[in-house]
Amino acid sequence: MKDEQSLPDEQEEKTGVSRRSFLKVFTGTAAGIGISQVFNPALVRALTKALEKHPVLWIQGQGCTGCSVSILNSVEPSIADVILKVINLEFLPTVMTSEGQTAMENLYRVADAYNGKFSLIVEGAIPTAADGKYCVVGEYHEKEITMVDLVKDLGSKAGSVIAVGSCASYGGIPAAKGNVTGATGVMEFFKQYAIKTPVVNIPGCPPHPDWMVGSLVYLLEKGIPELDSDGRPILFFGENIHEHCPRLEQYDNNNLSEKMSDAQGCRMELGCKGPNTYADCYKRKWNNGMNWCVDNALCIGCVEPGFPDSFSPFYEPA
Ligand code: FSX
Ligand code: SF4
Ligand code: SF4
Repeated sequence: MKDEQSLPDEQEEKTGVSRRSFLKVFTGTAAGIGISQVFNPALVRALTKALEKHPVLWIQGQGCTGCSVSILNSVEPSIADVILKVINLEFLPTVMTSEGQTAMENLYRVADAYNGKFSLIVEGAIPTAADGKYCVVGEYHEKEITMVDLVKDLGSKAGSVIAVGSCASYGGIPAAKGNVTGATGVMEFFKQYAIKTPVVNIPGCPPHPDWMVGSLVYLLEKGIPELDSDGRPILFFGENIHEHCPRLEQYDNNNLSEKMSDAQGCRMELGCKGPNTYADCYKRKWNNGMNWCVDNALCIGCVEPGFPDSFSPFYEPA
């Protein structure tokens, strides 16, 4: 607890974001989890300075906006704190008041002014078929701008890219069987166009708000976090759900739920994909620590490449 105690109050005063908030993001909410080495007492103080120089542009393609909605549910730190005091968010269609030509002008102005320095967040897959015409995101100088144009252009200029959600990371639902739009994730798209900007994947359908806020803060403060072979921060996606599940003992004792409404029992026979899934949901929990998928239903493997096809049908055991 030394780090938490040694963080002076003046840093909180500068940013208005509490130490506790950030500790929570980096450690999960369950009792007994040690404070991660990732947390640095200078983090909060450094954020304001660093972020003035690193604006964040959040663009949206083929998704359901669930990723944006999920981050808007960020409770500690609150999304108001994150947007107003922690990151310099210059563009996010779901919440910004600016629209049309004005919004697009601002988008390109920031990208040009901070060439190589800003962070680009991509939400939703990129439909590459039909010359990108399945997803027109705006107009600029009387020309239609597709998601393909935007990711190519801004992706090349960005200092780093965060792909939020399974759609932006791996194609997700838009790239599932029957994918007529050529939907693809950012890393795959960058390969096709030989774009070298580093990409961090934050999958999940949608991702947990802590995974997004935590990875963004880490990226801006310390650089690219350690990633697994699927481009995900090990910090949040390094653990197998089944191996850490609170119901593992019930699995070992062959105490298996027979229906979803059974309060107890391992969900294996109902189709739980925990054994094939890597994320810290079991300890971080969702809805401000209230519950998680296995409490209410089961894990469907939403953070894994190949989701949803490789886990379908969801009701069959893995
Ligand atoms: Fe995809 Fe985001 Fe799933 Fe939705 O927009 S990750 S469909 S929850 O939310 O991109
Ligand atoms: Fe594993 Fe799922 Fe059973 Fe938990 S509920 S022990 S994750 S199979
Ligand atoms: Fe996704 Fe499984 Fe975590 Fe639920 S428990 S959010 S399905 S990875």
